[in-house]
Amino acid sequence: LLLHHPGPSGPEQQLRDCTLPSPLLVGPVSVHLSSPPSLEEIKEKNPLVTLGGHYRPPDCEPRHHTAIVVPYRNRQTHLRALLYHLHPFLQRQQVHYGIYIVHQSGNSTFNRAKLLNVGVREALKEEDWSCVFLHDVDLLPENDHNTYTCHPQYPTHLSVAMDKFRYRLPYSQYFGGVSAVTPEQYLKMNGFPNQYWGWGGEDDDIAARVRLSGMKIMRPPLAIGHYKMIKHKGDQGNEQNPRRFDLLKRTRLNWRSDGLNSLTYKLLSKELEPLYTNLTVNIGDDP
Ligand code: UDH
Ligand code: NGS
Repeated sequence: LLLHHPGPSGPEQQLRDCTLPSPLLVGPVSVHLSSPPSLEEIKEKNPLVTLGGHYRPPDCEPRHHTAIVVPYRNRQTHLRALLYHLHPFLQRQQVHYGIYIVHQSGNSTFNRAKLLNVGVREALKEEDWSCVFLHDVDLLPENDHNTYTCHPQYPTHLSVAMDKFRYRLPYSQYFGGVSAVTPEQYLKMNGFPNQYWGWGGEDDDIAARVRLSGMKIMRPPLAIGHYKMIKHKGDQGNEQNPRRFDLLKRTRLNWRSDGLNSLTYKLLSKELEPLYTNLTVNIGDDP
């Protein structure tokens, strides 16, 4: 299949579909965690990334269009490590991608799942992404055969082998870290819960929504889904949520009414940085 794009100087340029798998993949990659380079240096290393952190393979028509959504507050060093690592990783996979950092404004209790809802909605307003990745800032993929694309039918859990869990799942239903949905899958499960303020449980709720909405979870092989987690302490403003067990008992009752269809927030700013789009959002406070 040949697709037509207006070339830089006017006449149409024909790009061949990118070949599968990408010829640029190297397999296992070594991940350096300490003192990542400055944003300026990362930018210089990634000259084809355009404003807002977008990229398209220059020589072929990409088969996948992936938004990376990162819930975020006060993790600058982690963010630099992620960008340093992820930009070249995604370019080797020859996907068309954009990176969205969803920054929770203020000092209210952190709410990861609600930030993810905001990120998905804002990313899809901007472009017709075929796949959305939900990506913790402190997780670095260690094998580029772990492709950042979606399964057509079911949500995917990617971070199946994290170093901190000795490269296996901590429990079989674990859905934390890095996951991916198509817009259709996201709609079908009514997005993510908005009511988990503080640490814990929201990923288990999301996994339950997948099943309750009639889908199942896809996963890469353990040998491929390797991730390094940047070590850190618990964050201020993200203390363990004592209500998480009660909330989890009610997922079956609540998932249809709490989620994408009940999401409210105020987008305070959207900044197109060289390596990412920075969405700063007021998501309210723990009631
Ligand atoms: N996050 C932030 N800032 C915060 C809190 C969380 O950016 O203040 C984001 C970040 O993308 C992080 C994700 O939310 O990767 C998940 O945060 P988390 O603290 O739930 O999970 P993480 O795996 O840390 O990063 C777990 C170690 C601390 C657990 C202590 C409770 N027993
Ligand atoms: C479970 C949490 C999950 C969490 C997982 C791993 O117990 O949210 O541990 O946590 N579920 C509940 O608290 C109900 S970790 O080892 O990364 O701190 O993702």
